[in-house]
Amino acid sequence: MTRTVAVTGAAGSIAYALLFRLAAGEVYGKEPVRLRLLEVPQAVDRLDGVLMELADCAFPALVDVVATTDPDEAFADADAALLVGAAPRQEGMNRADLLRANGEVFRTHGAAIGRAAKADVRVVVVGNPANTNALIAAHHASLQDREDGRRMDPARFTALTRLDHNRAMSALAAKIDAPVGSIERITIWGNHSNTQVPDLTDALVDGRPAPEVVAEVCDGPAAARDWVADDFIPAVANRGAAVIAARGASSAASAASAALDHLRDWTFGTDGVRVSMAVRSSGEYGVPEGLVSSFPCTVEADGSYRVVEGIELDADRRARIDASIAELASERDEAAGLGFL
Ligand code: NAX
Repeated sequence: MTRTVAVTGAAGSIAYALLFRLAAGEVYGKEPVRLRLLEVPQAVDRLDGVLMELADCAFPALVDVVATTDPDEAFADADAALLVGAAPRQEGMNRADLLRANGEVFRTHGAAIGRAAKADVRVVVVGNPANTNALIAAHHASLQDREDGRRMDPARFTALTRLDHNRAMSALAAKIDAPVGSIERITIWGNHSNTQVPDLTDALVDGRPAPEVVAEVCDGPAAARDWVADDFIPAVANRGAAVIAARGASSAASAASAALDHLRDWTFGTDGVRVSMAVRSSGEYGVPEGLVSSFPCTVEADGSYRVVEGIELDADRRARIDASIAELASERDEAAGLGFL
């Protein structure tokens, strides 16, 4: 089966780290891939250079590449859409300005996906504010009349918190001096912003409760709790800013890697392993229905995802998650106030 994958912001930094790995088979293995690359007119020259380099790699699985500035052409028959392109935050822009600029982008892209993509398309929103952009795109997708007479299900739209998840895995691994492969059940809750809640309470290290393992290296449970609150959570939530400070540019390779992890797991399943995905809430854990929030998820081999339910939240986690949900609700209200919902 040939997979058609649309990537927006295709001449940008994250796409430059993503397209070559996708074309090399890191998501679909040897299955043929068709790429549909969307950019704004000002970036088509840069995109030409990317096309040349894709050609020069002679990837056997890459059977077709189309570069376009037309969203309907980019999303036509897409099996997957990686929405990386977004309006950048410019000097003097406040949050409402950013939401307004991106609301336009994600309204347009969502509507085109609703009309043109396959009904079971997998949409991964990377461009920020990712959760609310996903909400806007899903809303406009679901309003479109389609040739097949169906309406797009908003649950096909997800946002990327896998980078935060991967950062949390690495931060824990470094603290306890264990390989990342020994860790499971890390969770990111809420918004992909600095209110996110990186959570290791239920994590396991080689099958042992992570809080116990952290307590051993911290000289006791109280010191372990302090490390989580004062180091682990803020370090993961602010890691993006730390990368910018060190590199002079935002995370690109790690964001691309996480987007590929998200798409691969959503396509082929997680074999019972929990991953973090921002998905449309059906009211799980008190998150208002319809908000796109990060949850612990598993994906079946047929590609259907579900939120892991039944986790008992203590007061501290509950309060942190509530604060992140409140931020998501206020972004939704702002987007509605600007006419995007
Ligand atoms: P770049 O500025 O390098 O690239 C963005 C590209 O998007 C540009 O080439 C631009 O021309 C294009 N673009 C803008 N509007 C477009 C439109 N309407 N249609 C098609 N293309 C459009 O940014 P990059 O570093 O690639 O980051 C992209 C987005 O990812 C940003 O919004 C960034 O904040 C977000 N991130 C999200 C992360 C996550 O974990 N969810 C982490 C990394 C990153 O910060």
